[in-house]
Amino acid sequence: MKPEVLQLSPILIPEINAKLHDLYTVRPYYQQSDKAAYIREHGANIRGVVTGGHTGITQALMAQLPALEVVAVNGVGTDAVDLAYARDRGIHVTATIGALTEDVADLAIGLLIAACRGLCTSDRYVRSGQWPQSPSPLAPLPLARQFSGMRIGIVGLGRVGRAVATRAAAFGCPVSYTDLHPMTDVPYAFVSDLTELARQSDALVLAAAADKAEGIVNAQVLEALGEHGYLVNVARGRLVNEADLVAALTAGSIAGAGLDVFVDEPNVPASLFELDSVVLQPHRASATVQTRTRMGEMVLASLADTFAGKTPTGCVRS
Ligand code: 8YV
Repeated sequence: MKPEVLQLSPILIPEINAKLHDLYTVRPYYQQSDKAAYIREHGANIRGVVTGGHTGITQALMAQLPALEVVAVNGVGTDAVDLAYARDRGIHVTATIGALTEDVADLAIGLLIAACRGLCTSDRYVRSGQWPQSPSPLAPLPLARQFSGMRIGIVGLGRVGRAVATRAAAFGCPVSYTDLHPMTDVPYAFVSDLTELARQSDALVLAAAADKAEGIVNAQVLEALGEHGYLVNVARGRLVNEADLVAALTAGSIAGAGLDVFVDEPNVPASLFELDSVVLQPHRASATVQTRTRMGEMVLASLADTFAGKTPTGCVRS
């Protein structure tokens, strides 16, 4: 009998999906309209869960899966899984550590360039057909802000933060960072206080885990970033006080933002839709064929190792 696996979010690579269905009896929880009834029917037999970094799994759902052995997160963030509860029950929690670092860092730089160079606004302008009617080649678009040489402040110098730093340095950008403690193996300046880092930066890039850092980017930090400063978030929406961010962008008290993540995804504050200073993405930083394939392979390996009685690689501890 194949082990039963509860799927909480879709896998977008057909080959990975095919392997998953080949090896296991997959229960697609995310497609069910009556989820409670589905769990009553299948919960007792579920031995593995596949979920996304943002989706995670609630403690209440884990509690209804008495045979659960592994939660394989198809992502790097495990902030949406109760790790302490999983540990107490002996459930492995795995993440696709290292698989998506490059993509997320690429998108952080892409979002910053898109925001400060006005790429999306310019694209909309060309598509609107207004260009041939313009009195001068650039009007009515404002001149953009140069990216090369911008002072970049990175919040969280983990794998993604470091990959952002490497890229920024290649553009001639001085890099500073904040984290729980300074790191001795990097050439970047450590600034212990986030508000001070914002004051010293032209752009803040958020790359921190969200577990213990809710709402750290608030009105005070945004005020320090200032009217020429940009915010990029490729981590988790709740690192930011979103109401404060919307207020700062609406008032023009920061210059712009590039956002891949939001507090209440997929709901995005509607007032952001009006603002040309903001570039918005639907949580897509790791969504390339190459990375999602690698992530899917790691999820399959986690399930296979667990069901073979081994400790899977990529285990996350509380
Ligand atoms: C993914 C993420 O979009 O890695 C994470 O923690 O949030 C993202 O990379 C998500 O996990 C896909 O399911």
